[in-house]
Amino acid sequence: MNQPIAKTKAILIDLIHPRMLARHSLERLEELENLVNTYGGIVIVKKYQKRFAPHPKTYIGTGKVKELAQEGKELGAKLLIVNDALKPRQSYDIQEVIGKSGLQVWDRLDLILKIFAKHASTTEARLEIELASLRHMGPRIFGMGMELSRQAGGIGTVGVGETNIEIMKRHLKEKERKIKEKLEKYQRVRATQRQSRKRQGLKTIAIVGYTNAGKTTLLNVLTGRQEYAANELFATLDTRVGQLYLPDRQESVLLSDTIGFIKHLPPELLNAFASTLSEAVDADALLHVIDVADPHVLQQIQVVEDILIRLKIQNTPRLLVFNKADQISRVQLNELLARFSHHLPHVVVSCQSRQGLSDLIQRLESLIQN
Ligand SMILES: Nc1nc2c(ncn2[C@@H]2O[C@H](COP(=O)(O)OP(=O)(O)OP(=O)(O)O)[C@@H](O)[C@H]2O)c(=O)[nH]1
Ligand SMILES: [Mg+2]
Repeated sequence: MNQPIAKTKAILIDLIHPRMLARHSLERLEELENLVNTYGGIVIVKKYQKRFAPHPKTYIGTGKVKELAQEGKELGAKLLIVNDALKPRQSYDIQEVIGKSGLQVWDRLDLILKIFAKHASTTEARLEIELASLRHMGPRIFGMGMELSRQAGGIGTVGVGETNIEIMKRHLKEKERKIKEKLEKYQRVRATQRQSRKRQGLKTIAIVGYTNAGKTTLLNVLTGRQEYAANELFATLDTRVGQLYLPDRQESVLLSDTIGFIKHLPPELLNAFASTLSEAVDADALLHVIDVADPHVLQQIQVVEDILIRLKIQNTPRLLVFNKADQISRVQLNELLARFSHHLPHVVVSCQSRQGLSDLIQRLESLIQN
């Protein structure tokens, strides 16, 4: 029998504005905890510190860092995760303070990148993650270079450390260039594929939505594909395309899956996933899939709509697909729809029970009519 693998223990710390409502601060930590669970870790301590502005060196107060390091050491934690994107210098300074406690500091971006790395199944996705990680981690390595330089200076070999920084910088630059070159090759192939679909007159519809809303499941039920769908965040990182026949138009359209959105998605990651998002950017129409059973459903709709604006595709015709209708009662559903004041066309479906799918196809037909 397999031994159960011990989960990595993590301590979470968030910086909140002193006037933020307690409920909101707890929600922020809960959301980070969800990400840690998706990564496969376990949260043992969740704390926040109230401050008007981050500490210039260690983001949270240095005393607090020491306190958490001590607590982490006693509890056998491996990770101290800060709920924000840290500057490289801040990560480096925090790591210096926690020193030998056995903890490693990660910021929110590190955590998401680790989750992405676990899910990347194609070379392209792996390269994208590698590039984003390199850009995020790189400057921290320079921080280490500075440390080397200081030490080297101390023992009278001035200049050795300098050279180290230079070597590392050059090495990272070269690595980044190589990854970018490979990625561009993939992106050219994709662009050609999109062009040739256009030439064939095939319309494309991109499925977008919050992570875990059921995007891949919808792609699968509509096109008969069997892509990986799972009850975890960011199960999909790659572009998958399937065909759907529209009986009224008597023609097929292409449906493509995209990466799941999330609250506070670091902009660096949107850039990193340009190739799955370019499917959405170039699409003739969008299906925005929504998990009606999620307690934060209205907020999630807003997050997605905001990201569409960031991608400048808020004017692409789109249909809101209220999915997982099997999970809530008719009364709850009506309540949700009543609270939802959007003017966009919408349908209610369940990919599981297949309810509402023919309605969806009809709405899709009229959506791409013009
Ligand atoms: N009960 C119920 N579960 C559903 C329905 N549609 C999808 N699911 C489940 O929801 C979970 C997430 O589905 P996915 O299709 O992987 O979601 P996704 O939006 O592609 O998620 P990411 O790729 O991680 O962003 C899976 O466990 C699905 O089986 C539905 O209509 N009803
Ligand atoms: Mg998916």
